[in-house]
Amino acid sequence: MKTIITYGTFDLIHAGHIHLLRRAKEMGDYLIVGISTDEFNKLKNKEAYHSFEDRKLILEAIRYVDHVIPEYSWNQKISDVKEYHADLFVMGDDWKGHFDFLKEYCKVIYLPRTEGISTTSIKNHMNNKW
Ligand code: C2G
Repeated sequence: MKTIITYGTFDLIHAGHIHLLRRAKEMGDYLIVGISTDEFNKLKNKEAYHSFEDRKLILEAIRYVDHVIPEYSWNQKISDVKEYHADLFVMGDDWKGHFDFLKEYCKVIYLPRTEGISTTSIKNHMNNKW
């Protein structure tokens, strides 16, 4: 069984997230997603609209996702890859190069981001409307 792992905030789920999750899952059999906790988001200078619990609930309802774990630190990826025996780490290419240190432990693939959509653009659009 080929296990894939990826990480993110996944706030205000949109087509870009779904395309990423679908492509990641299509590369193997079992997709684990590390979803950023609200505390970790602060370290990423991000403030999600949905709580960690709701973002986790939504991710777990997506057909491509097999297991969701909390992402609480920048330093947990090596131990996660070992613990879950991940064969492949996948991220959007806005992160290209950032996680190459994982190449010692698993395959690392950066996928092209889906153009024209982002949580930030959704928030900005809604703010301008009301
Ligand atoms: N993504 C994408 N296309 C978009 C938007 C996002 O492919 N239009 C991808 C990102 O590249 C990432 C995933 O969807 O791989 C989740 O995106 P975010 O929730 O924005 O994740 P991010 O805040 O970048 O957190 O340790 C890694 C970090 O937790 C990644």
